[in-house]
Amino acid sequence: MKIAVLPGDGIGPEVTREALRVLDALDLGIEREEALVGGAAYHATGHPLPPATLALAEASDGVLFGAVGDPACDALERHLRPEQAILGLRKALTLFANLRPAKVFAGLESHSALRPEVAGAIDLLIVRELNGDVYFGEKGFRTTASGEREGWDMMSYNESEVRRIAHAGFRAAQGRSKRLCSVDKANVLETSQLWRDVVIEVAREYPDVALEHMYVDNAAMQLVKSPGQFDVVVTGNLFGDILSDLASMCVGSIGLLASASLGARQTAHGTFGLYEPIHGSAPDIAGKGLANPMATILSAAMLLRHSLGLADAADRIEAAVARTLADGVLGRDLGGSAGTTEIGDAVLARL
Ligand code: GGG
Repeated sequence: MKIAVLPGDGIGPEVTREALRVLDALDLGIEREEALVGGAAYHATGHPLPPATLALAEASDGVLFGAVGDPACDALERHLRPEQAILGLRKALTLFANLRPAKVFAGLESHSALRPEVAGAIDLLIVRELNGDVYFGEKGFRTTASGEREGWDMMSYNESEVRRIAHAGFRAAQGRSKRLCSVDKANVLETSQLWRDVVIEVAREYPDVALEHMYVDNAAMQLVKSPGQFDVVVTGNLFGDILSDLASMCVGSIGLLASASLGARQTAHGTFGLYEPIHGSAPDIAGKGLANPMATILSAAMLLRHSLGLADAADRIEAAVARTLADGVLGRDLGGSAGTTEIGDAVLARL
């Protein structure tokens, strides 16, 4: 078993270090190799996703990814910006299904970060499409004849892209409560009308799953109003990005949300995937030892479960994180004072 480790920028290296300590403590015999990605790779090589980093990811059973984003790269052309590295990896590795679980951990139900009316009732999974949408449509920038600047990003989906993520959503729902909410903007967008039509077609193959449709604006409102109504949500790249950040605040903090990006490729032990916290590089707190590493530790657990076939070890990590929270070891994101290493130590002690 071999994993690629891409810590990236900002708090990425700090939170990844804690996840690796947890993996090491379990002594699972996983070989690993580290490579540069994002701003760190740009500064060292002139490219945010160097060919050697992509080759390492391709040759591994799974990728543990920290975060990318670096204010020092803000003035660069778009194709050189750190964020292009994660988009490039998702596209080049055909990782089209991004699973983003969000649940209230036991012990946090009465936490002040949670509103009492929703606490304890949230356990949902957002299935975000990752290979299409405005992220990958035609983009452009020009200065018009009148001297006005204009930019565009084309929102585009084809039928097969929607079909494969719809299958991922239905399969996820089959493994949970057999309810799927498809989120789109079909009253306005052509892509969303296609999305809805295709999801309805795919639904015929899953008669055991109850399907509902929701417009994205309503879904945002409902997530704030009563997040407990959702189980599995399937949606596009942009809507999924926004809704999962919103969902993170329903369960306390973005510092708790892990993710798995999966495609069709099978490894000897499971499905090849890339695993990352949903948060970014948080440059404002980078290097200060303040970041909550739990989302990355939980991402490592997802790696063990999905790509390496080590479900028992994944269960142990998830239980240790849950116990850490229940024991009141909270990062600043949750109103506590525990730092990155302290949280890592606390999880290690509860393995
Ligand atoms: N760990 C997540 C991360 O680094 N996010 C930075 C980012 O720009 N992501 C783009 C996206 O997920 O849409």
